[in-house]
Amino acid sequence: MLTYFPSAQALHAPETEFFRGERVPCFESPARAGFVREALLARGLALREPDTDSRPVLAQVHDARYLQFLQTAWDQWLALEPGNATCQPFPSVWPVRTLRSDVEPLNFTARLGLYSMDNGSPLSAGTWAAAKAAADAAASAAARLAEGVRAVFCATRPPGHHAGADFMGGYCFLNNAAVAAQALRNGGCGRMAVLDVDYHHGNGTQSLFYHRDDVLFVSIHGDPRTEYPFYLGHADETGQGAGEGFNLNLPLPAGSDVARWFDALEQACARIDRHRADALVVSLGLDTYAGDPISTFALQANDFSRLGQRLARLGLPTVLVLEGGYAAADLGLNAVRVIEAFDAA
Ligand code: SP5
Ligand code: ZN
Repeated sequence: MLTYFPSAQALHAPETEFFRGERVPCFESPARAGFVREALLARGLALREPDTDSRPVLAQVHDARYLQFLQTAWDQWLALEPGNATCQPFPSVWPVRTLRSDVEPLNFTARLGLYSMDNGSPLSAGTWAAAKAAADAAASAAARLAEGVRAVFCATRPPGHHAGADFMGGYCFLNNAAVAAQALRNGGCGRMAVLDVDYHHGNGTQSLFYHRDDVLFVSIHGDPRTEYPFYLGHADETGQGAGEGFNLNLPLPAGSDVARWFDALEQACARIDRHRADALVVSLGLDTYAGDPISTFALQANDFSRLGQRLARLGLPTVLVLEGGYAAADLGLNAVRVIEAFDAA
């Protein structure tokens, strides 16, 4: 499978995040990409750098003031105090209900809160460069599909599916899956489907397409009553306005077994079939793996082959975009299992 692996991913390398009230090493690390790279190379897959500027599509997916903030956030942080080069900014205040989000505060931490859904998305010096490269990979993948390529894998980080029009969250900054889907729409696909199989609900992607009937969003994930991102991903979220009926959430209880997960996958595939999409974007989170340190589903190595095979059977031009997956040492092999089973089917 044609695969994009932006070397700029390594530039996003914050050291710590908050976990149970303490700072711990980041789960979402360059080491993850290292394992993916090794596994892909070991299977003889050539890795490409992105070749398409995602800027025009980013301007469709994200708000201009959010993009402006993200691109300059690290410089703004350094401008406060040169010593900030060696520490990470975190938001500590957010415009929740009754507070205004239309006025950009002059205070940096307040701006960071305005553009964040959580304090779990640490920034580093190269965050923009890495996130932009991942979005460029998504735009590149869409360009290849438009040329007739059957399937493309974006082996990218940071992930994207929690990022909305004007906020970062859950290790995500730019919504790569949404960039791929919108770029495919721009390229002539009339109807798109996005299937999100990450353990966590793709709240960003859902919100970006919630009012639209041209991009179906289907997600299988841990029930948000107990699992991150908590505030979106329930079964009664079916879309709004023109988008009514074009959003399908399949939340599963934490700890659900493999049979239950594949039952949900069948439901998801049935809905996608009915949509008669011209192309498919898969938010390929691999944190459904039994060995994942922050998730509770139970997929085993061979289940990722089964997933790849089922995705291929949808028979659609497909962009697979890497999202989560934090059992880093097994991440590459699990990604390869999806890719190779897809190619074989
Ligand atoms: C892209 C992606 O997978 N983002 C996930 C972000 C999750 N951030 C919050 C993690 C909270 C984990 N709580 C784990 C409890 C483990 N027992
Ligand atoms: Zn996830």
